[in-house]
Amino acid sequence: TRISLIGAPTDIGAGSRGASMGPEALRVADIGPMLQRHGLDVEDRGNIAGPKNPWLPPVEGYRHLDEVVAWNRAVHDAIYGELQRDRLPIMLGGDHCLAIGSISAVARRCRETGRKLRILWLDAHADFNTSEITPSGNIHGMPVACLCGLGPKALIEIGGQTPAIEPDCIRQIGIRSVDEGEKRLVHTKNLEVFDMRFIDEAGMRAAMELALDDLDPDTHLHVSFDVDFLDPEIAPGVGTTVRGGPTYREAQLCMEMIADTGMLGSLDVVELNPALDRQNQTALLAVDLIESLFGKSTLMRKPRR
Ligand code: DIR
Ligand code: MN
Ligand code: MN
Ligand code: MN
Repeated sequence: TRISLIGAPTDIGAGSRGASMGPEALRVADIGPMLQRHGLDVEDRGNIAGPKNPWLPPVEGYRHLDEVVAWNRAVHDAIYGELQRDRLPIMLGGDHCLAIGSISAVARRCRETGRKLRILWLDAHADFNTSEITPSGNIHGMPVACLCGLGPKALIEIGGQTPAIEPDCIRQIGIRSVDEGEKRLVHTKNLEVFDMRFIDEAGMRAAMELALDDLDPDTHLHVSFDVDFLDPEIAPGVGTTVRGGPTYREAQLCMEMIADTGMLGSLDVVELNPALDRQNQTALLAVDLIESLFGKSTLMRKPRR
């Protein structure tokens, strides 16, 4: 596998400052050399540039809409370029609004190459708000809705086709914070959500078996990893912690089961906030989990399928 690291150092869609330092924290935690140690070809393509964060209140339900659009256009172009070169892009965020750009690029590439797309959304939040229902105006709470065509024109059109994706290609895992209006929209659009209640009752293994069910051999698997997916006891370095998330073991199993498919095609690592971290422990944990996502395992195992 040939991997490209792309930093997107911004907190333009978030409700607190600091996710802009995420790419560097992941590099300091050795993300590139770790992947190389697993025999992977890794190119660090450096950071994308974009507008600074003016830190203004929301206007008509969106905070920093113009800047979010500019950042996402840049992310789209960078990710699309790497996919064209047949490389596996890892977008180092930055806040989760940037998944609009990365996933619309992945979806565009899948349309062109005739591949199916499956998106695993690892997050404490559903990120399915719109300007009408958002409690915050922060666009990092809206990327899934935007990708499904619910959002401002400039954001939903970035990938060249609207909607960029259908809700039925998404599987959300680890969800435990959904706003009131957002809850109704998740239900209306029939999003498939393996929330913490499901994981408590059935276990991470059953959740992942279902989330990875009926993949075609040529499916492109995209993982959008919001670091607040993890329990805040082990991952304090994020802007919006929600208690009761997956443990270290559950998160490892989640990553290992994705690795076992052999179908990972692209990855976002978002919402890491070094300003709220302790000695980069959350970045180190994220890198440890990404190592499992790329196939580190304790023993040589036979493939599950
Ligand atoms: C909340 C928080 N649902 C909002 N969202 C996110 O502001 O829309 N926090 N994504 O990370
Ligand atoms: Mn998120
Ligand atoms: Mn989140
Ligand atoms: Mn490790």
